[in-house]
Amino acid sequence: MIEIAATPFPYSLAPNGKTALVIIDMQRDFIEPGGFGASLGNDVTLLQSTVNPIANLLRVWRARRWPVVYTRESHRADLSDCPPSKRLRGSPALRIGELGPMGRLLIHGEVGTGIIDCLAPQAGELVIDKPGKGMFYATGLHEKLQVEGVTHLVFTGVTTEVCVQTSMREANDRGYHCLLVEDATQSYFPTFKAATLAMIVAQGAIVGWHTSSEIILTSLA
Ligand code: C5J
Repeated sequence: MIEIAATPFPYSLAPNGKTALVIIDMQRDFIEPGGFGASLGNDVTLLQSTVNPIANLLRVWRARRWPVVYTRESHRADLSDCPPSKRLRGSPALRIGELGPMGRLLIHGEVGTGIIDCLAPQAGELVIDKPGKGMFYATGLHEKLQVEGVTHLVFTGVTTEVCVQTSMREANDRGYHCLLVEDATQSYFPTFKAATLAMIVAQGAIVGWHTSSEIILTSLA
């Protein structure tokens, strides 16, 4: 095991391909103007700070040929996997499935649903389309990770308190050891990010650990 300094105590990272790098929803719809995040009235530029830390971690994972998992929050074109309770909630400028400047919001295959170019997945990396906030709901991901023998997950992506935290909690319940990378995740609401970091590590890492990308990179150098 590789020991990583972390909060609330050191995290033991499993080598030899047992630790997957998880990149949650780094898609144009959340990161760029004109997408779903902006339609909810958010300042999407706040999420840009995650890009370099994720790119740095990706380089290391790829060099070691360790598994990488991407998720995209996205729905079928007929919206049969998008419950009205999700689509009709609130009063966004555009709802899921409506046409924006990057295509229909959060729909498979649209430009806005794609991962941003500088973090584009490579052949052999898992790309999971998830209709919910959590990455295990209706995706078959757990079974895929089991086949690969993955036991540890390092989480990055957006947004911290919604899809990242939901996915991390789902993973924790399935027995994975979860580490969240502080500077590789972001929220439209800084106080929500801070609260998420605090609550996941409470009570002796009840959901998991957090640390910085720099500490991980130094520990793996
Ligand atoms: C949201 C996400 N915030 N990826 N999705 O609706 O966190």
